Amino acid sequence: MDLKQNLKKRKEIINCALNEYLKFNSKSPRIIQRAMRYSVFSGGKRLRPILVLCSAEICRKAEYKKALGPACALEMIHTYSLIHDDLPAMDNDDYRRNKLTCHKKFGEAMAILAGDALLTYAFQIVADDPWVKKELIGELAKAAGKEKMLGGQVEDIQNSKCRIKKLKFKKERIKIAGKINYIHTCKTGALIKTGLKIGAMAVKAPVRKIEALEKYGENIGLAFQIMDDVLDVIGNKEKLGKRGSDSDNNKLTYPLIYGVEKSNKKAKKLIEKAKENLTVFGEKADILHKIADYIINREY
Ligand code: GRG
Repeated sequence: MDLKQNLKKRKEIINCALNEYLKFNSKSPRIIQRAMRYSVFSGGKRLRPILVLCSAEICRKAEYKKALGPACALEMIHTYSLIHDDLPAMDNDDYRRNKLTCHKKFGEAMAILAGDALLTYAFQIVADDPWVKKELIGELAKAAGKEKMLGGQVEDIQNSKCRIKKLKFKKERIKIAGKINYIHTCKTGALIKTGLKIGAMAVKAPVRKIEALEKYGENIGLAFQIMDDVLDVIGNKEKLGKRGSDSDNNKLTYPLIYGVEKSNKKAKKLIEKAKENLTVFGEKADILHKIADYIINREY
């Protein structure tokens, strides 16, 4: 099966499970359920939950469905972060995936609440899942919290006024390069890396396999954000589904510091490094090799 078909099949499994978790019911106001569903089903690639399932599958194929709850929880956390990231107080974006952002469709208050509801529901899902151990819940919380995704977002906002002229001194460049790695690793990399970890944890994989997958995740996570920065500069806005907003928002990005060509090279190196960690899985990891390549070749 080629990669496109493989990803499509996995996406269908995930969408089906997400649909079950987010079925309309009478337990909460309809408007919040609509806002949650609107953002979850607005055309995301499902990269993170796909990685959770792949990780579980290459460790213990027969049991991969045990990772479905954690995979959906991770996608809900990702969606919450995007809803909040689009808000006027943050990136102030009107469109995501070529659709109105949650606050443009439902108003700011409802978008904040939809994000909050997705974040809390994600933890309800894993806490209620009979297959899930409490360590996995801790991993999810750490990845989303102040030391990782949220911390990265804080640094991103605080450094968004960084002026290019500051970068003319070597010392300054080194400091900024460290900062940008921290931001990307925490803001974007943490959820991706944790996806690979929790997939393996869900099927009780041995520690050495979990660690190998984590290292793979760390490298593809950073490469993913570098490519996101590059696409923000040179990507097709129609395909990306949003305006390129990093430069408008004075964001600290890889192309800003290294230029597009060097950023591409850095991402390629990270992908090669990521693949080195898959040796232990042999051919079973074929899909993860292909996903790694897709990350640097994607158009959106
Ligand atoms: C707690 C107030 C509050 C806000 C949280 C942490 C945070 C806001 C935002 C950080 C999340 C963010 C925007 C990270 C950038 C990562 C990124 C490249 C997102 C896009 O990922 P894709 O391309 O998205 O996988 P799709 O659309 O495919 O789901």
